[in-house]
Amino acid sequence: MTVRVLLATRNPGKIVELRRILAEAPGAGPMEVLGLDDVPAFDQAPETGATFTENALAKAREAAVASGLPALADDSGLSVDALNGMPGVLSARWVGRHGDDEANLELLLGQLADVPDERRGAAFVCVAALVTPDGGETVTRGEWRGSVIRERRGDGGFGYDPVFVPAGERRTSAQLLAAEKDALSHRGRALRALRPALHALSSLSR
Ligand code: ITT
Repeated sequence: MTVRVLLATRNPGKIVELRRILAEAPGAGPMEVLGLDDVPAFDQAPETGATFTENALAKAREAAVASGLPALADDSGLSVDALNGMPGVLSARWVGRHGDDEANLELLLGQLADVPDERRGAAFVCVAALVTPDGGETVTRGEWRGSVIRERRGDGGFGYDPVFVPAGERRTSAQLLAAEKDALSHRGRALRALRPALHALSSLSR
């Protein structure tokens, strides 16, 4: 039987990546990945958690309860060393409103303008939560170290990708091929760690 999994996110950049990474899972069995537009609308509470884990679990629980389907949520962001880990859980609304990637990125570059190259370290973090309607919960985490450069480069990816150069790379994450980003990224790592739980779903439904 095909397992149905609901992606509990409205971020278009994430949806593309999550679908892509889930599609590459070897031997996972047939899986139908649904988006929030494929299920009846439900109220989504504001993200008030202090940690990626709290937020990812809250989003996945809410979606699983409302839809009756296994739900997968991703809470992610950029943790900048020189900002003591911020924007962190506030990455999507760093400028004071939600989802304006361009303005968030511009604000971050301004904040880091006087920070020297050797102190521009950062990490993308992704916590993925899979919650089943019977209350089963699995949480995984992925991190991707790198540094924040001073000007945008590349037009792939989304969010802060044009200013993030992964450790050991010269290109920004917006200049990597999609498969290269997935192989290294915080999201790729978190979702690959979730594979056993996704496999368990498909074997339960057989
Ligand atoms: P949902 O809650 O609906 O999933 P959201 O955009 O509000 O969408 P988050 O609260 O997890 O999600 O915020 C994630 C933000 O972190 C996102 O808006 C980007 O600014 C940044 N971010 C996360 N992963 C990224 C990536 O791979 N590349 C660039 N920026 C990323």
